[in-house]
Amino acid sequence: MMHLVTGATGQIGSELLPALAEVYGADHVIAVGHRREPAADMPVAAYCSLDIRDQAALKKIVAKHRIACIYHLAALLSAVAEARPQLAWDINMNGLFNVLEVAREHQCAVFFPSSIGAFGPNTPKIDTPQDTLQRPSTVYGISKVAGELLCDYYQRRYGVDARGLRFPGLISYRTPPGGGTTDYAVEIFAAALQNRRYQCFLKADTQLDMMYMPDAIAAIIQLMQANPSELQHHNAFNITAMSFTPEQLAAEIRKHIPDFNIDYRIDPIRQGIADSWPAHMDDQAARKEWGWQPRYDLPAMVSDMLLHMR
Ligand code: AKB
Repeated sequence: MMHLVTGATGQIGSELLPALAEVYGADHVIAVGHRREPAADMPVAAYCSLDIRDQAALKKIVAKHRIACIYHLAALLSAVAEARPQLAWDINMNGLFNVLEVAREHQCAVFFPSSIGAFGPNTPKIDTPQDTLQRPSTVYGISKVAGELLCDYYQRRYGVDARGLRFPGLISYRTPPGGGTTDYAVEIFAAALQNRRYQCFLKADTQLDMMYMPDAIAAIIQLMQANPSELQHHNAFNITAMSFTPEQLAAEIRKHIPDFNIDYRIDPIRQGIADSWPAHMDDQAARKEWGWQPRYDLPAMVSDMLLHMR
């Protein structure tokens, strides 16, 4: 069974590739990227350069490599999408539409990463339910809600096995995220180690859901391997591992680097986005339907990040 990853050189893709190679064998993994190529030692059968908006080119790759499962990670993140809304719509929506169309024709399963960005200012902020009001106020969020609905539509109408997760902010040390509202929780580690100080673009008390990358990668693989008869939702599962503010993250880092200092210079765009997102999602549906269980909480994540970044 062949697996294809779009956005393969991005923050999630660069860690999903080796994980898939370990589970299914490197000769069963095809990487698709746009601007950058994966590292030379990345364990994949082939790398294909592709603009995800080019449906014909995607179709050729899927047919040539007999792809059975597409992990569609190519997308613009929230802050960069607010700066370039037309481009974000084009890449996030047309990219997903192309993937689903090709999946329909070639009977592929699809993984689609949604986000806490799919919620909006009117969504309940604490214990955000799996099924609730979703009226996001960002173009990123609108593209994620539309993406969730489109995945459900292709599943119902054409039987495409489209599954997905609503990711919180993802924290990792291999590849930087680039253009997200939760990026502070990644940047802070390099700044703490190099300069002993970090200037945060979100307010000290902005509480958001977060997750360490090893948990996110395990969740993708576990969801795609789940028995379909156990799934009531298929798509857009809330999942979270921890929920904290910049102040709480800084306090945890200070346990390892006592002279670390954080100060704040608020970016109104990213603060506005963060204020429209939930503080803590309820992920019981994922736990019940396919056994979601994170391994890393805040202290474990901070220790591991600093260990690897040092
Ligand atoms: C972002 O900040 O845009 C992403 C996300 C939470 O979807 N990390």
